[in-house]
Amino acid sequence: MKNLALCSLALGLAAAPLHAQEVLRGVSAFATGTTFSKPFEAFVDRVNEQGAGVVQIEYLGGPEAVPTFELGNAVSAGIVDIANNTTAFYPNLLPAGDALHLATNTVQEQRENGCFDKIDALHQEQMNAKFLARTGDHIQFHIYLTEDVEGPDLSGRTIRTTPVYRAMLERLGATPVRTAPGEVYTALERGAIDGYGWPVQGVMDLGWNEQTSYRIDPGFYQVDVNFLVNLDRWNGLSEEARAVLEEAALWIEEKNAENLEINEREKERQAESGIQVIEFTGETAENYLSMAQDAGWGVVEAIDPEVAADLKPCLTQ
Ligand code: 173
Repeated sequence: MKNLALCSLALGLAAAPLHAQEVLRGVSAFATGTTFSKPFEAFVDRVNEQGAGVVQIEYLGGPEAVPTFELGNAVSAGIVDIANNTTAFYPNLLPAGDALHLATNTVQEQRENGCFDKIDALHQEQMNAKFLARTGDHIQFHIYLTEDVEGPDLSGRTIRTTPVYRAMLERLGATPVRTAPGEVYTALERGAIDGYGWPVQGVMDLGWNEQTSYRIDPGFYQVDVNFLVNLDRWNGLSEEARAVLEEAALWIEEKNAENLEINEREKERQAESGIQVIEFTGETAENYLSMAQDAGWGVVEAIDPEVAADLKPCLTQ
């Protein structure tokens, strides 16, 4: 026995199976059970089913586990192994990440045309994270207000923002204030903000509809909610474990197509809860949308012209 143990040691063999089951700690930037956390939770279930004995994800929770704007740092540093996060919450780590929500194509197209690999490389180089999956395709952002507006002029209004809406809100004359989703309800209730930027889905998750009178249409940009894995952890996983995670990533990305239908349902639910639509039409709508694109790419180009030039063609083709 003793000899055998020594022999195993000499050969670098451990008594444990060659690849013990890996357990990854997962955290979401969005509250558990809410719209932008759900795909990640479904992905976790899928991995835990398909990866039995190989890889499991222990879901630790949402912003109560790691504060929203800290989650990027946590996954970079390996405090969290896998995170559900949007580029708007980690601009300190990936300054040109704003490009992602300017995409006009799908993640399947981005995988096909090489964009996905470029975005993955940026995450690996700049924030020590593997870019594993993108959810949120087909979901646009809107500006929501507590009071009516005549046209695209928000001067004098304080509007809750993230990097997604900042440049655009400034062009509209608003005063943007950065607020985590978990603080929006209270800010509205106290009258600290006159509105907020948010996607078409999820307004009702945290009861904001109670404090919202208007949604401006059309929507603009496209949501990116991404699954990021700490790069050292990723590189240390067995091929088998990585395959389980990659398969579940493709599986969840397929479900992005369901958003088209969910968007319609959400608009109906907003209307039922009393949110009215301020609709910009014709030239006003065209100008509003081209201003949004222009403001968005202007920011990315100012931050990192090379990344902007590299990503713009493959995100908008
Ligand atoms: O408004 C936000 O907090 C934001 O930027 C965002 C991004 C993706 C999904 C939901 C919200």
